[in-house]
Amino acid sequence: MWWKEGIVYQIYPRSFNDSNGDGVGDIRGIIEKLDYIKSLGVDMIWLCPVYSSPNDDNGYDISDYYNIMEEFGTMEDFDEMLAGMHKRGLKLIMDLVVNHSSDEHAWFKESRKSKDNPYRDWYYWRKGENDHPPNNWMSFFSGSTWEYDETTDEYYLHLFTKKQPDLNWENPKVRQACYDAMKFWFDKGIDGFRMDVISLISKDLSFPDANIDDFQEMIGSYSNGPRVHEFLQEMNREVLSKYDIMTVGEGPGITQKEALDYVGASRKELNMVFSLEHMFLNDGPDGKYDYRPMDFLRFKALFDEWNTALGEEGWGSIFLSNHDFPRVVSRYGNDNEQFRKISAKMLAMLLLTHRGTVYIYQGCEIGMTNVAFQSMDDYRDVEVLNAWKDWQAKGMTEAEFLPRVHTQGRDNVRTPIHWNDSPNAGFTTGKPWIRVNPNYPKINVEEAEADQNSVLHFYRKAIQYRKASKLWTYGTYVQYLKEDQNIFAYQRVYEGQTFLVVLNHSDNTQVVQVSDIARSDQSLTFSFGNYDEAAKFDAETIQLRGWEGAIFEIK
Ligand code: TEU
Ligand code: CA
Repeated sequence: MWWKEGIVYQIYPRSFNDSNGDGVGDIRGIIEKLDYIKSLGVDMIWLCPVYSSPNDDNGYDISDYYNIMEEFGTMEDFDEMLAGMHKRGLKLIMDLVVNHSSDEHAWFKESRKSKDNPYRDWYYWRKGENDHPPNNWMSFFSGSTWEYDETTDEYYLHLFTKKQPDLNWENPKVRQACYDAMKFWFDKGIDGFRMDVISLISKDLSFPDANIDDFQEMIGSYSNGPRVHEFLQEMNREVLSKYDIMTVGEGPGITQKEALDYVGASRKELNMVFSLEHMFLNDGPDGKYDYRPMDFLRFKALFDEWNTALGEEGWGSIFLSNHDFPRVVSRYGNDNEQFRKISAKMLAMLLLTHRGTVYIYQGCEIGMTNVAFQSMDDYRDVEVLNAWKDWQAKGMTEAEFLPRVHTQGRDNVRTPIHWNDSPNAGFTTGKPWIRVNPNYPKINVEEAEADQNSVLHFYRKAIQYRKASKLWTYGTYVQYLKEDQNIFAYQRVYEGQTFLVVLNHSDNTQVVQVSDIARSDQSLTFSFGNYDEAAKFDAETIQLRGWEGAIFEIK
């Protein structure tokens, strides 16, 4: 199945490549880089939203589902990009954001005009209670989820910013309008949708108060509403089933228990979901800026648990970052001088040897790192700017808040891609919309192309390695050494072949006992690794240097 075997490369267009010097990445910028993307060996491109948008949340606030954002280009540019992808055998997965629209969408402009406007019930409008919002829900991006609107003396619901009002999916006209927009893009020939916060489209219409003391529990209570599966089955019937496309749903609150309800083959809803559980591992009760160290055992366990939860009926998504979470090497590896490259390569092995469809976020393939701007003025993301206001109100200083942003903020992955060592990393000839990471002279695509030992060349090799055998896509997955604080180890088995993957998640040499990961009558043959020379091993032990990853065939 193409969407099971294919590898996805994710583009955040604003930060990818600027073709006209206005400081904002654009569609022609993507067209210029299609050969580069193809050269990685990937098969699909997930493109973050490119529709018309006032950019309160960088395109996740859509004001016209049928048009391209002016800053990004025109529909002609889009068509040329799509043709350029298809010519190279690359499929295009677009982002579908239909839980909410922009408040500047014509539907919402109508909706807020009067209580009897035909578009009134396209959104959720409710009366307040004695000057209070209808309930205590808190937005993902700070403050109440209810915004008071004077015109009609009512509140509207927005789970994200107040410029992202939630669409009322109870209304069949809303659903039809979304399906129509989807068909428009499918008829153009796109190959699928990544569906933004799809777990939130159905609401509990009694709008009960939530437990707002625990952020995860709170957002979990907004998710998987009573009609979500009915809506997705309808969407599948009306639209998805008519095309040869793939879908991947995103959303908090899709836990292992619910996953199969979304992706079980017999359910006729979606092909895959993103599990965000491992993405939230650093978050504390007060949300992501209340962060704590990652629990490595839990991190490993999640891959195992999800694999079991999805079983044969479902299919997984394997990813370590996207446009919402920190850089892979900074978060799960070590981005210092000594270990950046080797740990980025090891994490590529982790990604490319798991069972499921693999997603690689732009810049990951050259080992780009988190950024540490020294002033909040350099940050752009609405999430972090709103959170900063909140934490300031709680008495926090900028010096105290910055380390939290450096560790957890979304702008870590939204600084421009480093194409070369010219000013602004070759991303733009103008002034970039967000500062570039100052380490671009060392870490950039041109440098990586020239260095046979680069993270980039390793990604290409590892992608080829995965593709050379269906074992990596379809083979069964069994973890070992589950209690080991440094080693991530698992076997993949397929049609009589067995491979063992051992990954050292530490700076230090680790010794693994072969008897802990293979039977005594089996022997190992080295197959693939991230160091120049093969990993050292004998019949009893495997020695892994700092951040070394090794793959053995077991016979
Ligand atoms: O993100 C949904 C989501 O779960 C985020 O709120 C996530 O928890 C947060 O970004 C972590 O910091 C999707 C998009 O991926 C995100 O970029 C959008 O801002 C959001 O929906 C609203 O559309
Ligand atoms: Ca531009």
